[in-house]
Amino acid sequence: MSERTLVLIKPDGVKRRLSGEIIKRLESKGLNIIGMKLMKVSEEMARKHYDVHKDKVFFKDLVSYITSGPIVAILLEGKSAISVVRTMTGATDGSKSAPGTIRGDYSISIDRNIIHASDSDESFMHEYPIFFSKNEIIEFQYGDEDLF
Ligand code: FUP
Repeated sequence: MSERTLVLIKPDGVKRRLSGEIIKRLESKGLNIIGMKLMKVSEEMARKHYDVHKDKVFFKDLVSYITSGPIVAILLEGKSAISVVRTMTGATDGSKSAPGTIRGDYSISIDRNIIHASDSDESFMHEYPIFFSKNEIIEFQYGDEDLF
């Protein structure tokens, strides 16, 4: 079933010039980009995005990390997009995520782990409006969906 998901290339991913590599992997898999931009995240946006973690010890660091530099926000559409992108992302802790996953190949820590990806439709519905307004979502069919 076609789903939508949100990916954020976090400030460490952008600073390490990994945006192209990450976008390449997502596109090659057969996911459609329907929204994408380089942007800064305000403290208010960060707090809202990470609301589920507000009582955790790492919440403050999480907010300061995601607001520390520009991110690339990407909206993707495709078959089982949420679980497919989570599988490609790998485990939260880069030192434990499998080789071949984005975190497994480019991260060795839990707090600088390059990428965020929605973990459920509920999370997606909470997250995507923080980063995209309606007119920034481009609804179109790539036309090659039957090839994937
Ligand atoms: P994930 O869905 O894999 O991004 O992981 P979580 O939603 O559990 O955590 C969100 C972010 O909090 C992670 F990307 C990194 C950070 N985090 C920590 O810094 N320390 C922890 O112990 C757990 C998560």
